Amino acid sequence: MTTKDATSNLRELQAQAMSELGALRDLSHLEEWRVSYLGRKGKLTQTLRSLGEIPPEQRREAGMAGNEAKQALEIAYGLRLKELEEAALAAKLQQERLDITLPGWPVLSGSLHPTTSIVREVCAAFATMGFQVVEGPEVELDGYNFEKLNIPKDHPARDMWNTLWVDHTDANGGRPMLLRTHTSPMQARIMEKTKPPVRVVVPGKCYRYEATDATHEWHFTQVEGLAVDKGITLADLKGTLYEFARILFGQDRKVRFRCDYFPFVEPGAEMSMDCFLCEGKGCRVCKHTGWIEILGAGMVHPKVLEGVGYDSNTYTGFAFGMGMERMAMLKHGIEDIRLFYANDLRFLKQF
Ligand code: FA5
Repeated sequence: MTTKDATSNLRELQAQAMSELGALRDLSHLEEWRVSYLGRKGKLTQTLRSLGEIPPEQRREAGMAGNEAKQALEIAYGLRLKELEEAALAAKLQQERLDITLPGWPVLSGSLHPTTSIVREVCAAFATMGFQVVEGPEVELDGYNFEKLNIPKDHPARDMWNTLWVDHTDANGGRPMLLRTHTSPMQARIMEKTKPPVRVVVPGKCYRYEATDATHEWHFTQVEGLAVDKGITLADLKGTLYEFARILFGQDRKVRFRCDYFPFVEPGAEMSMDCFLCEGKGCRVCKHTGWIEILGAGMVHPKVLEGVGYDSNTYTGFAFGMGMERMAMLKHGIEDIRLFYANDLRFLKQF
């Protein structure tokens, strides 16, 4: 082979390689191209090797052409590699593109039921006066719901609480059971387990077999209060409840105490607040009296104290039981208690 032939072969090879390189569209074909021209067994490498066959004194021109071709292809390869890598990255980014300007899905958030909120507020108000929070069973023994509260069987006072009895009796002796009609059964349960002084509030569900109306539900929530110690008087009861009303409803709300009868207190009282809707003028919600009854209360009856082993000559106490839904009605101006448990989100979302 002459140096001229070799030089022209090299130029041709370079031109062919360059045109193929320009037509390449992806990185895998580029790698094939590199192997086929610049690889150890590639066309250019082979051609350069064959220059050894030309006598040394004639080899110069072909040698220069060879170096030129090698350099040109290597540079072109580097540039094309960069181009194709950038194109591949751009295509990948385009494919995985995330449009962060699209509006997101709203996160659904719940809120506390108005009864839960008011129970927490009421318990917190009594906690500032040193009362502890205790809870008790909703399925209760007749003994705690009635008998230990000085309401023996066949006593007409049982008619005050329309009772939902449950089918089975208690496992330890077959005693009759019921859904508690009030939270008062916890009075005896707590005193049986504690020595005075006692100062507790008991939040919980109660059930009564009665017709519903704007202020009555067949299931509702009460908070019971009980304080027993030496020297507790009716003045302590009134002072505690006035202070409670001020914490929850502010200075302006009016409060009224009247005598009431509960077999487990003596004397007994009820506390009412002026109606939030008519401001005392009389309306459907307050049954045209101007007042809404929120709790029953009184001095713990000596028979209840003796029944749990307390000496009623040494200890006295007061107790109260208040309706939480009625309290929330006063606080938020809710006109019908049945809204609390109708599961209507339009109502519940307002709290
Ligand atoms: C009682 O349940 C007594 N255990 C309260 C008590 C405790 C008196 C300690 C003395 C000492 P009464 O049945 O009045 O009392 O209910 C108390 C409060 O529960 C009422 O003032 C009212 O706010 C609420 N309440 C009663 N019945 C219903 C009802 N059907 N729906 C909604 N709230 C009710």
